[in-house]
This record gives sequence, structure tokens and C-alpha cells, in this order.
Amino acid sequence: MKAIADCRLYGILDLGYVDREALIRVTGEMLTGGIDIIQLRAKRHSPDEILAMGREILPLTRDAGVPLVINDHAEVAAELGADGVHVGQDDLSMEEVRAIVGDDMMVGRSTHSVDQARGGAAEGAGYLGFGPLFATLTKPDYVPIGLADIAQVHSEHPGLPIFCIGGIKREIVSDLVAAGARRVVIVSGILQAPDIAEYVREAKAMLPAIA
Ligand code: 3NM
Repeated sequence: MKAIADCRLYGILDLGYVDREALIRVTGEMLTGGIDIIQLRAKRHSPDEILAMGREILPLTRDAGVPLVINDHAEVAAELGADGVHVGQDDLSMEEVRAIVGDDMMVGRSTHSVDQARGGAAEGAGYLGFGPLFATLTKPDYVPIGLADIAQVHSEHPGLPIFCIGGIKREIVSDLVAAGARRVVIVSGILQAPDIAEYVREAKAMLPAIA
């Protein structure tokens, strides 16, 4: 299984973009392109449905050695035996998450400011999301934070994997790298691409190898 420190391109299976019936196909295409880590995000589905989806895709991600992270639902992550769970600022505390998933599972946290990133590092998150950099329909109602704080947040937490997120498309990955980003999450860009595997391959090629 790929370690989080070795992950550069993070893909999200967001059921707002992927049809339920296309889940396995899209997962396969992302894996073929070389996605490093995948999250299952289904804001409108029940925990039981998310567990069922997780059971369908886990064999594929395991086969590829790619971590599978469950968004929001720590119970589902625990029951599935997922590789990680991702929580937002308004979701469970780290203590509450640990009570459900135990000490070993990777826990990722969304952060939207330098200050929240400090909080995520202090609580022991395994990685951080940092954004939204740009306005995005995938997560409306959030004020974009731009590129200004990317360098700072990386310099404050050198050992912690930080994934920039929000409105990122393949075309601008190089600009983000120039601004100090090392890792990115791309959601709609990947899921709406005519050729998902190719999109993933090209986006990943723009990210520097992890030293
Ligand atoms: N979280 P797209 S931005 C799921 O800032 C999510 O925490 C964000 O999707 C955050 O690549 C975001 O389509 C949406 O813009 C990212």
C-alpha cells in the first residue's frame, strides 16, 4: 500500500459527478492513470449505500496498492476496513474519530486557512486538505483562499502531506507548484474528462517527484 507521504495526486469519487453504475469503471480509469489515493465522497447517500459502494471499489484500490479514504463517515470507514477517513472542520473531533476507527487508521482533515492547518497538524491529522484555492461548484459556499498562503502552510508543517484543493484543473498544476504546492486534489477536472486515465496521467506528470 502506497504511503501517504508518497501520494501526490488525490482523486475523489464524488457521487455528485459519478453515476452509481459508473463507479467501478471510473475507479478503474483513475487507477489506470496512476492516481495515488482515492476518496469516496457521497454527500447524498446513506451510510449503508456508501458501505456498499466501498465494498465494490476496495478490491480494485487494494489491487493497485492505492489507499481508499471514506469521506465523513468514520463508522463506514471502520466497518469497511478502509485505509483512511476524511473529516471537515465541522465534523467529528479527532478524539471522536479515533474512538470509532481506532489508533491506526489515517485521518485526513479539511483546512481552509493557515490557522486551521495548525489545528490539523496539532491534532495529529495524517494529511491535510488546504483550500479551496479557487471557487468551485464541487464545494460552493466557501470563500476561495487563493495561492498566497500555500508556501507558508508548507513551511510550517514540513513533514505533513498537504493537498491543495478547490477549482484545480490540470492546466494550472504547474502554477500551483510554482507557488509551493507539492500535492493536489482534483475532483471535477478528473471526473468530467473525456479520458479520465489520460487526464490523471498528465496532471500527475506536472507534480514534482517526492524527494
Ligand atoms: N473540499 P474540484 S474544495 C471537496 O477546500 C472539496 O476543503 C474543498 O473539487 C476544501 O476539484 C473541494 O471539482 C472541491 O474543484 C474540490
